[in-house]
Amino acid sequence: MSRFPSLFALLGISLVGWLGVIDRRAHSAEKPNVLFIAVDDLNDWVHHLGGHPQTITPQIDALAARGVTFYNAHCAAPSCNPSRAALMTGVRPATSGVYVNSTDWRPIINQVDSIPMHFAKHGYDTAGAGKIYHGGFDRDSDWQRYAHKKGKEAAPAPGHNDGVGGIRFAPTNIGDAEMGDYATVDWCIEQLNQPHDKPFFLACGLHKPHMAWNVPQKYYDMYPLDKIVLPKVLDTDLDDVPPSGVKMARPEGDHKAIIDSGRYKEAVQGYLAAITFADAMVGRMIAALDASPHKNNTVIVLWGDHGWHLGEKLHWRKFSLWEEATRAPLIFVAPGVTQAGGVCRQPVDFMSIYPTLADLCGLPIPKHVEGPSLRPLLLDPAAAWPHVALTTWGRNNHAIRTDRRRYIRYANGEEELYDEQGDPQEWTNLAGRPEHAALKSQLAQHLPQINKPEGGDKPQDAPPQPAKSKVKGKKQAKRAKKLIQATTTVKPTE
Ligand SMILES: [Ca+2]
Ligand SMILES: [Ca+2]
Repeated sequence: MSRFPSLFALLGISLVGWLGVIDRRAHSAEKPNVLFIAVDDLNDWVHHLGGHPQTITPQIDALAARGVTFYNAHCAAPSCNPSRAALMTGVRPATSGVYVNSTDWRPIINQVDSIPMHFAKHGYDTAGAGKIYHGGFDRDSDWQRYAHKKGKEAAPAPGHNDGVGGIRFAPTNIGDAEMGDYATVDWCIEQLNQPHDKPFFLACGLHKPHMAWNVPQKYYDMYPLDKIVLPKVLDTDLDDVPPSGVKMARPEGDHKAIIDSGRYKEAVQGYLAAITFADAMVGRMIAALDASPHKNNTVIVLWGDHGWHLGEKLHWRKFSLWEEATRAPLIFVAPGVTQAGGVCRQPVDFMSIYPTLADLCGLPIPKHVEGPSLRPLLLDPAAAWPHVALTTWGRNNHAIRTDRRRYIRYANGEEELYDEQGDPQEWTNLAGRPEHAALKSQLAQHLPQINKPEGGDKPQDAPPQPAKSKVKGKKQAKRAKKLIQATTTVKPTE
């Protein structure tokens, strides 16, 4: 008799524990958690994407190997603010009029739920940290909890200057744990490890490899300067690019300064070092998830907000419509949907992130959301895919990317066309060749029908009265011209 109570107590305790497990499993079977990782200014210099032969990204590569990685994924806009505003709200730049970094998206795209708002409305606990929206245009009310973490100032180590002009690179003396991104990941790990009675949506926004590329020396040491391989640059590349494209490239700006300085290899080393630092932070976040009870019921998505030129087309930074500026990593790991080792080569853009997450979590896809769910490609990366990737930079400048082609059309009608199979560097503009006329008009059918004015609809942009239409048209043309100049010739804000 004396043994029964203790046995019963033991059984009781294990039953409670067991029921708890069942309860959590039942819960998770309904809705998976989401770990949403944004990496700022990370182009395709991720080892498995092959953008640069020397880049060291073991953590992102390992994450890719767990699910499906997209080799032909492109941003909605090649700039932080419009890219992120579109991705987070599901509203394309051409639909909203949010084209550049200086446009506050919040008063413009204010009638719809962003991704975290949508998840919160459907029972999710939402939290985020770091850079999810563009700096200065954060909207913390989108989240139940949000943290803006700052590290120590990562100043250049003694003996190093700040870089060349606006291209800022130098090792820093501070350690990983003093960097802002480290604190962001720490905060996200704390959130992860709190008790959860609801499924969670957790966003971790890393600032690196955005400039300045001031990361600890050990990351620079991984890329010996004398062995750095420079990007492939054709000095005459812009000769067949129309004036609108040349304006975006600004060859007399960063590129000339870098070449004149003789420090091209150092700049490339700096970007590579910053990428490997960011990769290590991704690794910390994933390791914490794997050590948690949520490992097997959490959808993971990792994206870079756009690409980055390091001299290709005599251009630096983003702010253009070529492959280097639009292509960025996109990885999904979705338990029960993706299989390890999935590689998808279909053209996709980041407007698909919102609907895909909603789809994977059994949430409705809001009507306003532009872009198809990637679920068919997550189930079968080789599945048929009728869509193209679309990137917009400034009003009515667009790039269409298919499996084989890039077609660029600028607001004034100038064009570029590339064959990605035979010419992956996009060195030969085929747009002027008569035999491609039919192909161009076929690709042009994917261009947006609506191209809102910069900043969205304003009273003066209401349909003109018939009597004034001619004057109005001229005014609009003038304003459009001004905008193109503003977005392509003025040094853009980061
Ligand atoms: Ca960015
Ligand atoms: Ca060329």
